[in-house]
Amino acid sequence: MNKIVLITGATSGIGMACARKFAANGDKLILTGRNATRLSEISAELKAKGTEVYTLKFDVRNRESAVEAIEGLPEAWKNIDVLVNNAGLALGLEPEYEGSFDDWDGMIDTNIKGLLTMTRLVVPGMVQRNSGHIINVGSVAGDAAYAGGNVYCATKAAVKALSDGLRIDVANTAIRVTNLKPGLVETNFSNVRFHGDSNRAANVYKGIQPLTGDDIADVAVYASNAPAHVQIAEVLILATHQASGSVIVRK
Ligand code: NDP
Ligand code: 8X3
Repeated sequence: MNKIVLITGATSGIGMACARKFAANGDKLILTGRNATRLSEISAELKAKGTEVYTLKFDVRNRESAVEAIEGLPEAWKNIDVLVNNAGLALGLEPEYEGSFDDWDGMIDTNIKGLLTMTRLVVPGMVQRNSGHIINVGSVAGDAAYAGGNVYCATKAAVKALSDGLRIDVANTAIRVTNLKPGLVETNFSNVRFHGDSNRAANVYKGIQPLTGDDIADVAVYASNAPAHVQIAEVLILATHQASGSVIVRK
């Protein structure tokens, strides 16, 4: 409570739900994203309820902008307590031998390199203060590949390895690292994956009650509020009728 929480990709889905839940938890928020309009909308909504919010508009793939944004934070906002590395996306569902080079670059640059950039920029301050929490949004997709998931699954397997690696690197500090691994969550995710084909996106959630962004945000806030000696290292969160990345029972 009353922590400074930085959330990447707070303009939609899980990131926006985290913004609302951390705000309700009494935390101060640094909200980041690429879409200025949606950033100011969520900021205005939360400020109206009394939350202190600072917004940063940048693309996590653009290292220069990320450095400028984080280094330019006002003194009062510099001591980030919780970094929620949420910005990410899937693009395409083609077999690996038919995938798009651009889609691959988009996923790798955002889900792996963007997450690493934010970690590299924010964690040194946490180490200096011997305090902090990194919550990475991984995925069930990182546990095992599913048909057409190839590169997206690889990026989320990387998020697991990077979370585990960071946890080792900060084990001599009071910093905690959490890898949240959601299954099917109904957000804008599938619309983005299918390049705006909303019918195809809607089919992903047909016949099953998917998770919501709020379901994931609840776990993020729980992990953040856990006593200092408790590190929620990894959480797999699935819809009740989903058993793995590829086992989904639809009715
Ligand atoms: P949404 O598409 O609803 O939200 C994605 C968010 O990430 C948006 O705010 C988007 O901003 C932001 N984002 C994407 N690329 C960039 C970028 N280059 N720079 C800055 N921000 C960016 O999807 P979700 O909320 O579902 O996805 C959030 C995270 O959850 C992702 O990492 C995803 O892989 C993961 N996840 C999602 C699951 C699901 O089923 N939905 C399941 C498991 C994990 P903008 O509006 O600017 O595009
Ligand atoms: C998002 C969940 O199963 O669509 O990471 O890959 S899934």
